[in-house]
Amino acid sequence: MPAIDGDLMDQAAGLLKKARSLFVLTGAGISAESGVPTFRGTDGFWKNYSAEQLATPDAFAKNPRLVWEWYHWRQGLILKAEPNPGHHALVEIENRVERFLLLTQNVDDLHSRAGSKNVLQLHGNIFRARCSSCGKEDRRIGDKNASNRLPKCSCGGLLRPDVVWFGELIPSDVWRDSLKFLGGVDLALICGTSGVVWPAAAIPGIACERGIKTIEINLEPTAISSIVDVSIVGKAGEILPQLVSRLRS
Ligand code: BV8
Ligand code: ZN
Repeated sequence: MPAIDGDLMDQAAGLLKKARSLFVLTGAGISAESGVPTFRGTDGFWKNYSAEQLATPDAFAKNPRLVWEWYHWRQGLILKAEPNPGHHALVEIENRVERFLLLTQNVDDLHSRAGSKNVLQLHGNIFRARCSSCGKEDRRIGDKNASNRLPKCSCGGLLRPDVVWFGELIPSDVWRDSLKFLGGVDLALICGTSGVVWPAAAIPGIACERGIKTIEINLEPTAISSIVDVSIVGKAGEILPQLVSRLRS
């Protein structure tokens, strides 16, 4: 891992110090150091299936047991995981700005467990289920052997994870509120996302088009690295705390 670029850190800290309103977009990379696998990294496969193969309505219709097994496996990992210094640094940053919104693509609960308050989950929450028939929400999941006995709603319908699968519409209220907030911020921080999945991937371009200053933190350069104002390569769990210590000085 190359040393973190001090000039870029100073530039990013300078933008954060001045910002009165901040929009943060996170992806799987923010939870990677908590031991939660990312989607496209080497750890992105489960039993040789990719997320794109399992996180779809078709996959669930064809083999609900397999899809539930994948979600229970992921729930187990997240339940054992702890928020990492990157999650905690975002909590301190939230407490330092007047207006803050954290839009996460992640379905884990690590941001809220770290203490982030203004969090919107664009793709749902892995610890929520809903009935495929009547739509009723159910929090009963997490029961390990449900893969054998598929979880059912009181109406008899099959429960599904309350997440947004590929090909499904994202929650329009979350998207509308996120774009509205983005329109009024000084600064956007894009952290730990490969920027492949739409419409979340549109966020950095929208920010740049509106002249909003943008910072990217990622383990490697991405498609947006060339359009953001400051692109810092490194681990979020190391960079974010170092930015916070620059804000304290
Ligand atoms: C939609 C929830 C309108 C489930 C997820 C054909 C038909 C239909 C739709 C499409 C189509 N073609 C394209 C689309 C749109 C599609 C899409 O974008 N597909 C992609 C694959 C091209 N999008 C949709 O379907 C969306 N809905 O468009 O509705 C519509 C509807 C019908 C028809 C047309 C249009 C819904 C998408 C939501 C999918 N659900 N998750 C679950 O989690 O189980 S997506 C899931 O994957 C995540 O939520 C996240 O969004 C995405 C993964 O992306 P990342 O978070 O960026 O993670 P990734 O592993 O890719 O990268 C990690 C990054 O972190 C890397 O850059 C790495 O370098 C970095 N990193 C790693 N470690 C660290 C780090 N950085 C810092 N520090 C570290 N330590
Ligand atoms: Zn039901």
